[in-house]
Amino acid sequence: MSLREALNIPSSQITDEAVYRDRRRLLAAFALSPALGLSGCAEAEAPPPPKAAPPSPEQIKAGFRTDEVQTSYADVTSYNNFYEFGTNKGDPSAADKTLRTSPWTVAVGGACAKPGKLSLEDLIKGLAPQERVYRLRCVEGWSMVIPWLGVPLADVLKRFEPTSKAKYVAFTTLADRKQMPGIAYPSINWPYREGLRIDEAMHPLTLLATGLYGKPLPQQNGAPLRLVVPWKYGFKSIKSIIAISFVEHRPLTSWNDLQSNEYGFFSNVNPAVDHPRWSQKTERRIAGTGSKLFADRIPTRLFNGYGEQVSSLYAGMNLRTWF
Ligand SMILES: Nc1nc2c(c(=O)[nH]1)N[C@H]1C(S)=C(S)[C@@H](COP(=O)(O)O)O[C@H]1N2
Ligand SMILES: [Mo]
Repeated sequence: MSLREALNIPSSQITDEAVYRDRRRLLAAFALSPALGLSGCAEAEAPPPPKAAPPSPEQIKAGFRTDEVQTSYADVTSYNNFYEFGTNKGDPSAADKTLRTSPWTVAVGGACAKPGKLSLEDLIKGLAPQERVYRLRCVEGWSMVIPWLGVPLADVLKRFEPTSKAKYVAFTTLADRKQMPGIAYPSINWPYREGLRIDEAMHPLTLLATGLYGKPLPQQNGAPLRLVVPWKYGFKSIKSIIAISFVEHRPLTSWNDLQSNEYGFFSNVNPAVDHPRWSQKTERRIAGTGSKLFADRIPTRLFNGYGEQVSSLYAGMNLRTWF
């Protein structure tokens, strides 16, 4: 049974993945503008899309793109963790589309020379959207391969001129009861918060995503702006960001705050460090069309397979202590 069937969503409501693949080049230009991206006429007037290039050896080496089988659009957008819209996997996609993603403002402050409150458009102005095809490994033991659109977080952060006191970066999700029905329940100590050490935030793999499959991010995937940190467990990739702050001390992060013996601040994917209640040695990869909710397990890799790119960030650190 596919996820779609499991979640009981009529396939007529979901455009075939192949269609999205063809459309993604066309829509890439609009992915940063939700209004345009969703409008049929903007699409019709756009010039023909450039041909999708397969990942180059350089892109594969940098970790920017994997050529592994991608998770279908239907699965990426219907099997979600976004507790602001409910704690079941199907809740976020089934929820009414109540999140107002435009206008969207992000406050950037703390230890930097140029703090500011910017519209999403101004925040990423002049930065060309890049496609990154990353593995996403959830701490629960499932994984996906997702083609994101976004800009390197480093390129955005540099504009605010962080000072030498900026040792960490803290992120906050919107928490508005009127737009997010899950806020009524104290599943998380709202707002959802996450954080990275400054060198992790500045790493070229760390992405601020605005889209996936060449389309603007759907509400359930963290519209209109979310973090993607591919070598860490999925919960570090915070959704629907409204504030970014440069801080001197390790910031509070939601899952660590909820259960610190189970969820560390670093949360680097690591098959050698089990979750207290389950093994992290393997994962079920939800990929391809007709993928199974309980796919065969594959081995989980240290740093989710991005060790070549990121292991130097943790040189000399005991990854068991700093899980
Ligand atoms: N604000 C917020 N961000 C969040 C979450 C959440 O509940 N709230 N869930 C996290 C978890 S546990 C995972 S695995 C990923 C899932 O991202 P996806 O639904 O786009 O695949 O989002 C992360 N970001
Ligand atoms: Mo997760």
